[in-house]
Amino acid sequence: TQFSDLVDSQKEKQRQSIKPPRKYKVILNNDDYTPMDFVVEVLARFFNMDSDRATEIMLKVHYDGKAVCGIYTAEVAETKVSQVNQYARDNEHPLLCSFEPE
Ligand code: TYC
Repeated sequence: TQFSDLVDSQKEKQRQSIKPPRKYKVILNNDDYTPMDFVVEVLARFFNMDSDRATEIMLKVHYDGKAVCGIYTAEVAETKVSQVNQYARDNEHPLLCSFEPE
């Protein structure tokens, strides 16, 4: 019928308009006080890195000032940042995690 055709064409329009979600880089920033071991533990705990990978990223932050830990949708990126910053504060380290559009 004309009605089911209309529904179908609207569904097709909607399908074509589905875009992948915006993604965000979660960044770890260097500071002078947070112990290297603690940063490696954070990378393993919150970003599921093995200890070689975690050490590599920690050293990149240490020498370059910052590094990307992962790329996530807005909600996941926001959660990671909050969890890392809260964990750092709980352990009385100044470690700062942040995020920016990909
Ligand atoms: N620069 C710190 C030190 O020398 C180590 C460090 C690495 C701190 C990475 C923060 O995100 C960071 N102890």
